[in-house]
Order: sequence, then structure tokens, then C-alpha cells
Amino acid sequence: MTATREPASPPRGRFISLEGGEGAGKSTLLAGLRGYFARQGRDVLYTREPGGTPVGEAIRVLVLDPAQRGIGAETELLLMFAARAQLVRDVLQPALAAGRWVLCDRFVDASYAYQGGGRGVEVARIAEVERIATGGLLPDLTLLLDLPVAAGRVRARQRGTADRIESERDDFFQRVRAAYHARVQAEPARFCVLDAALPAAAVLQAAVTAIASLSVEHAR
Ligand code: Z5A
Repeated sequence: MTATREPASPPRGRFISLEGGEGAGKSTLLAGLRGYFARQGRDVLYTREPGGTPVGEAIRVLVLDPAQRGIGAETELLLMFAARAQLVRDVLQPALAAGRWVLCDRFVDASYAYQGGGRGVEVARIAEVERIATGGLLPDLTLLLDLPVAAGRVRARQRGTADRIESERDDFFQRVRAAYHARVQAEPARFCVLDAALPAAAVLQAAVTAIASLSVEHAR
């Protein structure tokens, strides 16, 4: 009798997140990376946080609305993670299981930076919520666009009106930046820190180099 073999499941896809403070250039880099991946012929799923699902996009509108002045730090944290839980379940896990690559504009590090560093929520409390929302899913590579706060704010101002979080003061964004640096210290192997003060083409090149080494690991 011949044994029937289950078809082999595809290798898990790769998960890349983009992070950075205000005006660091994530959208600019994302546009460049879309071009890079298209030239490579790689099928990539692009998504963002908060957002990426119908309920996540509704939460995004709520949480960034400047009229929502009374949102507390814990409420903000839970809203970010509520959107994330839906994204993980409906988008990230299925795509990665199917072998697709995913490029996500922000992920859990943003909560540690903004709600942890910026708002002062304890790291241990964030980790509790993270366990429930993501089940421990982390990116394979996180590209952190690092820029002094003053430079980022000048760039962001060129874009026009500020949302609820962008309306925070400089010291908030200094704490956000410091919290990102703490994440890098804690997990240096996952992060690639990009000097976001460089011209956009140089930032893209550095990002592509980091992604190329991920592709090599993936092929092994
Ligand atoms: N948030 C949170 O608090 N907690 C969480 O868990 C999550 C998010 C997930 C929305 O995020 C907000 O949600 C965000 C954090 C919070 N609030 N803040 N602040 P978002 O990612 O959607 O929004 P954003 O942070 O404001 O990103 P952005 O609007 O997409 O900006 P950006 O991507 O960093 O910048 P950009 O649009 O690419 O560039 C800004 C300007 O600089 C523009 O004129 C560019 O042409 C110029 N630029 C870009 N790169 C360069 C270089 N290299 N040189 C010179 N000029 C440049």
C-alpha cells in the first residue's frame, strides 16, 4: 500500500515593521520599498497600524481625532491593541501562514514608544495586553527611522494639520524616541536603525540592504 503524503505547507512568510517618530519619513520609505519589492517580483502585503481591518480603521479615526481630548492613557493603549488583535487574527497570521511577506507601518513597538514612553504606561502592563492581542507575534525585522525630534517636527509641520497625538509637546516625542532606543537595546537583533536625517534615497538603500539579508536567511 502506498502511503499518501500531506502536501507540505509553505514556509512561513517574513514580517517587517516600520517604526519612527513624527515626520521621520515612514511614508516616504514605504513608497520606495513598494517600488523595490515590485522590481523584485515579490508578493508583499502592505498594511498599517492602527488600522488594516475595517474595525482597525474605525479605531484609527477615533484615536487620532483631535476632538477626543479626554482619551486616557490606558484607553489609548487598549484601543491600539484592540485594532492590533483584529489585524493579527484577520490579516497577519493568515498571510504569514500562507508564506507571504508582510510590511506593516508600525506594530507593537509603537505602543511601547507612544503609550509607554510618551504616556508613561508601565512596560509590564503593556506586555500583559500584548500577550492577549498578539500571542507573542513579533516582526522578523523592524526598520526604525531615527531622527532628532526637532527635525521631525519641522518635517511634519510641512504636512499641515496635526492629529490628536501629533499635537503633543516636544517632551512627549523625546520620551517616544528614548523608548524606541530602549526597545533596540533590549532586542538588537530584530532592529535595523536607519539614520532618517540622510537623504531619502540613502535611507531606502540602507533599508533594502537590511531586507536583502533577511531574504538570504529566508532562502536557507
Ligand atoms: N500610534 C500609537 O500611539 N501607538 C500605537 O501602537 C500605534 C500608533 C500603532 C499614527 O501613526 C499615530 O498613531 C502616530 C503614532 C500613533 N502618531 N504620531 N505622531 P502614523 O504612522 O499613521 O502617522 P505618523 O507617525 O504621523 O507618520 P506619517 O504621517 O506617515 O509621517 P512619516 O511617514 O514619518 O513621514 P513622511 O510623510 O514620509 O515625511 C514627512 C515629510 O518629510 C514629508 O514632507 C517628506 O517629503 C519629508 N521627508 C521624508 N523623508 C525625508 C528625508 N529622508 N529627508 C528629507 N525630507 C524627508
